[in-house]
Amino acid sequence: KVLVTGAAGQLGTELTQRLTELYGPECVVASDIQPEAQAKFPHCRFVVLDVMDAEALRSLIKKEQVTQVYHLAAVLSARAEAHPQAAWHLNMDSLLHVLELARECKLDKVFWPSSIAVFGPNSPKAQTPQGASKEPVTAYGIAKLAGERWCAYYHQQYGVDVRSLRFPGLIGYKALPGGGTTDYAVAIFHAALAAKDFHCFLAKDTRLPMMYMPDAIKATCMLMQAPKESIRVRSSYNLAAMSFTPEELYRAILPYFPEFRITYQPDYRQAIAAGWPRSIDDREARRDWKWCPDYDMPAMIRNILQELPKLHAATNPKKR
Ligand code: VAH
Repeated sequence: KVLVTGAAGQLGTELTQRLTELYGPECVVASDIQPEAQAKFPHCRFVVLDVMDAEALRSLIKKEQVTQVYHLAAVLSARAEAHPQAAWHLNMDSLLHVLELARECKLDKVFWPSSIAVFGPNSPKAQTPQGASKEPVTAYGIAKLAGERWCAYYHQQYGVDVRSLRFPGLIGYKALPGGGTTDYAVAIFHAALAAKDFHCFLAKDTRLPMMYMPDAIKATCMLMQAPKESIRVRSSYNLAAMSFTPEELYRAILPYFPEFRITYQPDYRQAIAAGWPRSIDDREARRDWKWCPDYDMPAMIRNILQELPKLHAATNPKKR
């Protein structure tokens, strides 16, 4: 059975749906700290779980006979800068609980998301390679880098089959993101559809590696289904699809919404983004488990603008 922690998050919502399709509803247990998240998971079991409670995690794994854990519960970059110590404890202690239980209960596999945030201001900015220097200057990046080292340690020392991806900014419209620095690229679509001016919290030329959510889900499933012998990176794989700036995204959306206006008001998240790569070299993922993205920016925009209005209509039925 597969347990997903942080299942109500931006990645968790879509990954849980996909895992339910893959393994069947009786084989997936979605968990989140928020009880109201239950409503998001009509098709699989849902349990309220605080990932900081190792005992609760242990008894859930034993009771539900869990064999795989997708540990997504975390504090994202922007929110982590506001509460660095709390973010460190939640991101690190919960991962260590999962890794320790994977060892103790001999779980088959563990998935844990890392991020481009492990790179810092003095990492090469363009086509950042897998092994580039990593001196993250954000609480979130520090926790992700330490987490990668613990994943490699538990694989090396105990043979835990933990696998990880350094996600770029993920753009998904099915769940609102929570506290990320790349979330402007999600909010912009909601503003365009609502015919509202968009106030972007990053400068117009801030180029960042990005990925459409279906590609992130595909990469996770490809990585987790690859034979263990093919996994040669046990810290976390670089992963790439596209890179763009807020202005490029705005200009690509404009033809669909000619009246759509954007203003740029960089805030504290600009300093976080400024320390991150502009683009990523993911040759190891392509070599080891045949990674290849499906969506570039135009294809992503077409798909979102085709699907998001249906979601809006479904969740806001027209007033009679
Ligand atoms: C964040 N969306 O902004 C996440 C991601 C690369 C960005 O790690 O924190």
